[in-house]
Amino acid sequence: MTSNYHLKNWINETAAMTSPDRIVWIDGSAEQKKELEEQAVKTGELIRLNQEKYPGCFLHRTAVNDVARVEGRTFICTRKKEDAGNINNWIDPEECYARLKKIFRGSMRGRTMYVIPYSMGPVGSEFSKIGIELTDSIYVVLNMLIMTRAGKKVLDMLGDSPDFIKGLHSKAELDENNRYICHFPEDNTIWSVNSGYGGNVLLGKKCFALRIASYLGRKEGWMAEHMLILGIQYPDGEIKYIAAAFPSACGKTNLAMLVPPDFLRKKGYRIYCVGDDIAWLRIGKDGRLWAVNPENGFFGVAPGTNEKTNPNALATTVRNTIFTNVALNTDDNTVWWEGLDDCPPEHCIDWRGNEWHYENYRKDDKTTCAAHPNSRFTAPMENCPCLTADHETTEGFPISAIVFGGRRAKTAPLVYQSFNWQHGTFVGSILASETTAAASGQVGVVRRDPMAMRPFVGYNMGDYFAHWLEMGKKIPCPPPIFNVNWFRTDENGHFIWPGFGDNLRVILWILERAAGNAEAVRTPVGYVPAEGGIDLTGLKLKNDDVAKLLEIDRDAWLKDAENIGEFYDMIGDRMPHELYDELDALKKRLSE
Ligand code: OXD
Ligand code: MN
Repeated sequence: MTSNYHLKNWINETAAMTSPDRIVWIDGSAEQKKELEEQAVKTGELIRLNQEKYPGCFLHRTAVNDVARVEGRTFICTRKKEDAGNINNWIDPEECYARLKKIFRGSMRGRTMYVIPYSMGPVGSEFSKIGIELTDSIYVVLNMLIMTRAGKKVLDMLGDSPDFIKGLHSKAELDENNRYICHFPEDNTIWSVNSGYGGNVLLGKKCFALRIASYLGRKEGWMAEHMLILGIQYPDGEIKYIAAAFPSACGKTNLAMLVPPDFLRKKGYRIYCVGDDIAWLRIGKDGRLWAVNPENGFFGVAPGTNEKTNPNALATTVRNTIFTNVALNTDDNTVWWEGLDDCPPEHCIDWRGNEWHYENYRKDDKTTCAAHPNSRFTAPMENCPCLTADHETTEGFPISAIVFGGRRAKTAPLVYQSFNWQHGTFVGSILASETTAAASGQVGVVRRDPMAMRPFVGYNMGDYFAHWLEMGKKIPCPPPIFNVNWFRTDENGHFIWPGFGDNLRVILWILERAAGNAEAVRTPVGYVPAEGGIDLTGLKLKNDDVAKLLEIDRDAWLKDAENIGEFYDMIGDRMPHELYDELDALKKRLSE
């Protein structure tokens, strides 16, 4: 398949270590994909679903100890510990290679090693980067064929170049005590072993497109961010794009595919999804910031997805989709998950592969769910009804606004605009979410998740912030930076803002503000919409409620500022002083 000497050498070395019975190159053809699906069905790795209702769809169950990303087992292996920083786990690269070689040795005996050449970004775009993943998992191959552009065309593009990210994955024994997700940014290398869960093993996604890419972006003057990309079409046909970062459990995929409220749709507003998880951002020739979604598929959380929360995601997952750890409805061989509808199937096999009965289900106990709370769909982007028409563009999309958002009950207002790029970087750096009861048993515990990148920055967090500040100086026309919070609650703990499609009302204010057309009021934390700034047509909310949503509780913010200071101190001595200055300035404004 290739004459690339660097690639052949590396494959030979890896095969000598892992001892696969055979090596199979993934060419990207429909025939090969079909053969692999047949094989996986035969071994039980995939279950074929009802092909009338779900053509080309399969169900996979992971090991019960292997259902999510494992931050505690994820490492950034730079030669100097301080280059990985205090937020990342670190192992010395030499020691890590030595430790993992022992685990990889012979791990593919009796198995096939698949070679997956893939491109993050459209093949041939100057925005794109090439990776090769070696894996002993058919499930990984079939997921990568959905999530990336993969196959022979990528090898042709690579030619004899050594410029590719080397990803090695083996399921090995799925031993959680020897599970490692290791990144060697200085060697363009990723080694992942003893897991079969997507986020740990689809190496193009979090490992490459965020951790390694963020490191490369700093070196090369661009940014890899945990952001969705959304296009908003105005009635006159103009489309504007935003990039938005949210920690998990904040409805990122829902926002990326939102359905406009009726009155806006009737006026002619449309939404186009460009990406739901990752954005690579570069300075365009016109001096603006341009974004590319490096992925080609969605790896979305299934529970909670339904006709109301995200009809576009549902429509995306009815063909050529792999479901992982959802429940199997044995009446008609279809899938089900909590929150899909109010009618759990009569006969159902849960995500563990056991019989499941509704009477044993307790809403407040996640362990009784039929589908795992982190069960997923892997679906091709081309299925998405609101996918951008320019999905294969090699140029990217000009960004009119950057949006950060977390889940905060009381502090963050519904929306505010930062004063400038440096303050916007500060706003991103203090991003946080409060845990819900369901997630951890403890309500309201604040987890700081800067730019929603806490688990994904492939180097020192202080250097990452410095890179943001640096980029602000380099971008001739930087987009303004905003913060949103859909999750503010009233005295009774109920959400005040309706969320979902209605979030477009807030995005329209953001875009108007970015264009210099919307009034705002200056507060200690930033600019909030002037009265009447957010269109409430058809909502039960009154301007009074909006005032509540935009209120700044100075005491709560001052308390939060203490927590921010502690978090900054934890990052250590590479924290840029500009952000401490911003924190001081915030405290001062709050105390005035
Ligand atoms: C994801 C995540 O799976 O952010 O996208 O955890
Ligand atoms: Mn994500």
